[in-house]
Amino acid sequence: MQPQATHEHRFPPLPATPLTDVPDGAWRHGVANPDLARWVVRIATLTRPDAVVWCDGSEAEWSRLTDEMVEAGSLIRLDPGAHPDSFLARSDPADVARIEDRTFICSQDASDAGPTNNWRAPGGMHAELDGLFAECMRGRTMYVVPYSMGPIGGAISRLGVQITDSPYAAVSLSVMTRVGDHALAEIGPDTPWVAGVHSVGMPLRDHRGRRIEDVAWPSNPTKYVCHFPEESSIWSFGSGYGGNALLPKKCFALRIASTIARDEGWLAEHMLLIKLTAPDGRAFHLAASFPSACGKTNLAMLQPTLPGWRVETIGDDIAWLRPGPDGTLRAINPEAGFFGVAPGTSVESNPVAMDTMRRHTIFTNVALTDDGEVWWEGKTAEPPAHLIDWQGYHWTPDSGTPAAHPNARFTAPIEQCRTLAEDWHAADGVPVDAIVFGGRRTTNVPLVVQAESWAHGVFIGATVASETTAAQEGAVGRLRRDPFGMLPFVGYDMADYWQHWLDVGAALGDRAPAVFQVNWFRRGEDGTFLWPGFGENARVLAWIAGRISGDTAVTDSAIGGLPEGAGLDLDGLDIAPSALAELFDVDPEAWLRECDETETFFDEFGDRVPQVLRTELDHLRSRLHAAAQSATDGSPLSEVAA
Ligand code: GTP
Ligand code: SPV
Ligand code: MN
Repeated sequence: MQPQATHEHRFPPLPATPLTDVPDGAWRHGVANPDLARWVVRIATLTRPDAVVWCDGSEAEWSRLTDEMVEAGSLIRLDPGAHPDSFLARSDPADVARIEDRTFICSQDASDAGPTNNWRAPGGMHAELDGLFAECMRGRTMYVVPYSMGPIGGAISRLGVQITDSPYAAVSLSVMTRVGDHALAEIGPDTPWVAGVHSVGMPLRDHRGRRIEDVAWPSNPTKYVCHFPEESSIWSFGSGYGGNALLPKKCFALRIASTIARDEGWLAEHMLLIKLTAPDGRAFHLAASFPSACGKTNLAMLQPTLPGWRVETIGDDIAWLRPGPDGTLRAINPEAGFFGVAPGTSVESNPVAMDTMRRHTIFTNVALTDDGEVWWEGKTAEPPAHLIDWQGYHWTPDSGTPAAHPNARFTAPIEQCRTLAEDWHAADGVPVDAIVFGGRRTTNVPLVVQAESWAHGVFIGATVASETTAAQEGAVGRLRRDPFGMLPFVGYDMADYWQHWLDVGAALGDRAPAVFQVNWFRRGEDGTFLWPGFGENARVLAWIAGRISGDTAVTDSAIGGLPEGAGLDLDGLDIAPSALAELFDVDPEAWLRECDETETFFDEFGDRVPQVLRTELDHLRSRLHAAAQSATDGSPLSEVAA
């Protein structure tokens, strides 16, 4: 039976194509939400795939699609002994990371996108996208992927459907989210859901019907990642990579969800989520925000070097935090898998991740060994004598190019993580005891500092700067402001987002979590890291836990509370007293310069910057002036564990 050409509520009307000619499989009986049923038909009619497949996220589907991709040459099966049921994908060299300059917020009002987002008017953008998507799936299969972000039916969970012509995206979604009929069944006639349309933008037949040869990684030089917050929809064209193509991740769970969260009084954040257990059995839940490729996955899977401490994993990239009925802040990881950075991951730096990606994993843009295994920079101290690099070329240690792309990634189910916390899929989430802001800072920011209040914590989050990484296109190592690690991910005006954080804190009152800032990346004069990091970061977590439970004291400094005396457990750690002093050094002059930059940064947002944050900046400046004064008077600035 064909659908009737009914009025569309949420989406623009159908194109002029007659509805008697709907691609096979687009119309599905029993879909309870009429908007959803019509939307699939509309997209199929617009894009004209050869077939439409509704995905169920099953093992059988995974096997079928991965077999087909191996057959087609877009996946390489890895050695089944070393990596059972695992595959390598090599992307187009022009499609290797998120494309921030092609990412748009299409709110009705340009000012709602704010100065940090690219904006397009929704009408004009839709017209342009309809042109690009017209018949863009000719010769391909269109996959319809219904999913839940968060446990099915959970109080904080949300639903979505992604349409894609990329089988790589479809199988990746089945790892990264809860895909299937159970998710589809949750979408009732009035249930809100997020619509995502994705195409790699490379049809397999031209408009005259002539066959076009497929390639291993189809993409299009024209790329768009567009968000329509007022219609809860996402349109992505031309890229098959990561956050550009896996729409539930950054597009939904951060950009769209942040606008929903603003309206509903919760927070959608670029944060890992862990459970930390002390030797005496007390447990704490921490949510920590770090910009892309700055250590979330490592911290989420941390193996503490401190005896008796335990870290359990709940999430490594995204957290949704919502005030619960009891007045505490509760959090879930809306995802169900990891899309983690491969380079730098080793048995030494992250043994848990290495185990997690042993089987049932898709590797993208890593190198291939002669034995059908994978390799990347940092996996082993000695590179293999011969590899096939991420672009498919022969590689030897003399090649002078990276064997794996620096943003190479693994896609693996969270259930394969051996440190997974039992409450990782608790429907009401876990209570958050502390919020931690991190970033990559060669200078200035100490190993750890505690905010003095929620407002001070929001100021710290709002002023985070971090050195750029390979996770986004563009130059690496450039210091840029990345508030809350969310610069590319807030779906509305950044300054309004800061105000929203202040509002959520006010609603939580004295039940608001404590707030901290950490920096594993400070370097000495010789350019080496001052702090060993990785498992040793447990020492910092233990100090944070001590602060939450009131067991350890702080020394006030101009920028917040620093560990006092022996508060930071350094037992058994070989670190020079001078390195430790440098890790906690607060140079008032350098910080005052940073304050000037903060003022310039705030000015970009005009009068939307909350007055509270301006006051925090004034307060910080006056304390730094006082510290500079007492430093010239010869008194020590702060006492640091040494
Ligand atoms: P996205 O998935 O891009 O959001 O990033 P992520 O924050 O999860 O990144 P990930 O944890 O994969 O970051 C990896 C990078 O951080 C690698 O370059 C690691 O070497 C580095 N890293 C992680 N933890 C530490 C640490 O404690 N010390 C140092 N020096 N580097 C670290
Ligand atoms: C990030 O860039 O922060 C990622 C990878 O987590 S992606 O999913 O591509 O956005
Ligand atoms: Mn991320």
